[in-house]
Amino acid sequence: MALVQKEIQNNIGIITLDNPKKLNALSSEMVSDIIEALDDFSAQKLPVVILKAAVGAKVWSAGHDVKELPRKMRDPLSYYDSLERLLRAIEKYLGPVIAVVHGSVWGGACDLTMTCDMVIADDTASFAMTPAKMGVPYNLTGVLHFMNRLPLNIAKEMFFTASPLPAKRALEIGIINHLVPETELFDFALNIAKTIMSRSQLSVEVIKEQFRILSKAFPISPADFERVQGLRRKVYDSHDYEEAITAFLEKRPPKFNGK
Ligand code: LCV
Repeated sequence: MALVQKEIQNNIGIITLDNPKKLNALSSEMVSDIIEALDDFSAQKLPVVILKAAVGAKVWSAGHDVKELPRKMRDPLSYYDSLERLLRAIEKYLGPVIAVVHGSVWGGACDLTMTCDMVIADDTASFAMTPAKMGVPYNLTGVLHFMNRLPLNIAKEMFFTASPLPAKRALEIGIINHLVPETELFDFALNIAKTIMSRSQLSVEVIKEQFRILSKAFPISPADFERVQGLRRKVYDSHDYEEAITAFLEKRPPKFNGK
């Protein structure tokens, strides 16, 4: 549990990302700690979970740990990748998981907040979807998370520009449910959690599972799936993918050449 804090308040599970020196990057170790906390809360049948960063964190999470991305010739977001395991754990948690966001959110962490059942943020929050900056061929389930939450044109702008969206814009387009003052953020989230807990948990849980099943009920033929996987492989086998990762680690802008 070194990288997250776990606590229970009023029967609400609270997971706090707490690895400030790595800007809460979603390393496999951080992901294992979050999943372990979710499993523990599930065993105690806690009806609602809040996922937050430590108070004062400038960055809620810097996204996938770039140092753990394969350098080339391997799918960076395969089914058993740590980020993908985390997103499925959030979706399968028995009750709502509420992301409480103070600070900037990047890449896979943006997908994480979009996979949570609700997002409550303060005006320090921003949301950037970064595959195009990292040379990464994002995956079908991840793209579908954004399609389910946002108008197509907005989702495309986020993916194609990789630019951070400030909190006010995130509220306008529906990334966040509520934009509240920093000093009220956590209590606001607790109040929503308490309201949910005052309702029938049997009903809440079965409705959450229906949202999960229906939001994934997206027809795609085996041929189309295999074609997309082939297209994605061309990207993660490319110079541009390797160059983006290398440039990030060398702290310089990438030089893409489309090959
Ligand atoms: C490992 C990091 C990271 C990091 N991993 O502080 O969605 S996808 O497909 O793109 C997916 C693959 C994904 O999620 O990719 C990652 C997307 N994340 C980002 O694009 C954010 C990258 N980070 C930044 O832009 C900056 O670090 C921000 C703006 C978050 C904070 O900038 P600031 O100047 O405050 P530094 O950049 O100096 O970062 C502090 C340390 O954290 C490391 C970074 O390399 C640096 O390490 P050193 O202290 O060793 O120099 N770091 C930051 N993000 N995602 N390591």
